[in-house]
Amino acid sequence: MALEPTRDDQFSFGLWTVGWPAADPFGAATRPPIDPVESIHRLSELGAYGITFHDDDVVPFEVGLSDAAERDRILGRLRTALDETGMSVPMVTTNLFTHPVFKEGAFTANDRGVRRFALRKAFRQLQLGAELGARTFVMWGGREGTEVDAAKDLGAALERYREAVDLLTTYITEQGLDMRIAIEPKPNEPRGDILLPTVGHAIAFTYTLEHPHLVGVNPEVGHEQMSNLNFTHGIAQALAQEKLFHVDLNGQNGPKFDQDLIFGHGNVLSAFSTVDLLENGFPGGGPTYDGPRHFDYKPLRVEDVDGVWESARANMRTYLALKERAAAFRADPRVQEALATAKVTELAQPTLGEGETLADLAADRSAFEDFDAEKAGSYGYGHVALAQLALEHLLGVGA
Ligand SMILES: [Mn+2]
Repeated sequence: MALEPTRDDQFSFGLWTVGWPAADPFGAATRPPIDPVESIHRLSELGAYGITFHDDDVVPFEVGLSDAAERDRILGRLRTALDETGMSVPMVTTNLFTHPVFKEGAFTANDRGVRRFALRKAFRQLQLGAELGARTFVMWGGREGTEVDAAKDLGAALERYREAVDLLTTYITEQGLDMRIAIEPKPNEPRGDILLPTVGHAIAFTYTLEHPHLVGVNPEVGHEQMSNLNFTHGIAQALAQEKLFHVDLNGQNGPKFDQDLIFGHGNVLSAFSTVDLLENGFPGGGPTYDGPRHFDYKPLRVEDVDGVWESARANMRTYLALKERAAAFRADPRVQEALATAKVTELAQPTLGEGETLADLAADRSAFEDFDAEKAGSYGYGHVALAQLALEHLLGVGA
């Protein structure tokens, strides 16, 4: 099959991904910076439909603070590049982690002045994003945490986090913006421990907010896998609770530092089930994902600039390959049979019958007294056969 991406595939890239000059904590940059205008043109040619960015990815921090004319000029160039290519900006986010002012936190910094500064910086990016047509505002709180438990009043920090998100949704509501907030969880790195470390923590937090319907999550493959969690299960719960507002795709090989590999260049079986869920939904129906397929990865430090564009292309080709394999998996009659053997489809059937009450269940002897637990515990579910079918479809063999 042709693995050529088109706009309909809704692939988007952070400008900070391809634009990363590859400085890491141990070594200097290995590539020159790439002009965002160049990135927009190249990504458009490669078949992406959109770009996303932190405020500082486009307008340098100092310029954003003190040079309104230069900021307007830079944003004018960005708008021109978007107009010339027809590229969208489906999501924006704010950099509240690079500058030393945020070293102790942003929305949850102990210093109240830093918190107020962070909010003003976020309001401005929210406004710019809305002007560019973005529907999602991602919040990754990379510095919202600590290395020293005693150095943070965790209760107050979560209160301040809530206050910040409530102020952002109040801004959205008052300004009439067509925008929702997606919290991006991460367990650690750069902070020793980060607040709202997993999809589950973040989803629970959203229900404590003033406008819970405006706040969901932006799960990232590597961030969940760093915690040894199942990414597909994480986005499944978000989807089921209508909290999957956005998704960050990349690759990771188990619990270690944040690798930010190309999508599929880590746990590929997990990538397969992720694409299967995003493209084909739950086997028994329910909410489906229709948002951007957004890549948040880092081109390997050993690559040159040509390798950057090759890596952008690789993300999209991998996704399309997995999409094709997942469709073939779902359509295979042997898979349908294996799903029936594993009783996967039976799970969509409510446990109580139509019109049945708790009292009916309590009085139903066939549910307990006469239930043959020995027999129900004796039969196999055929999970190995199902797993092997998935693997063979993934590898393109055995059909
Ligand atoms: Mn991310």
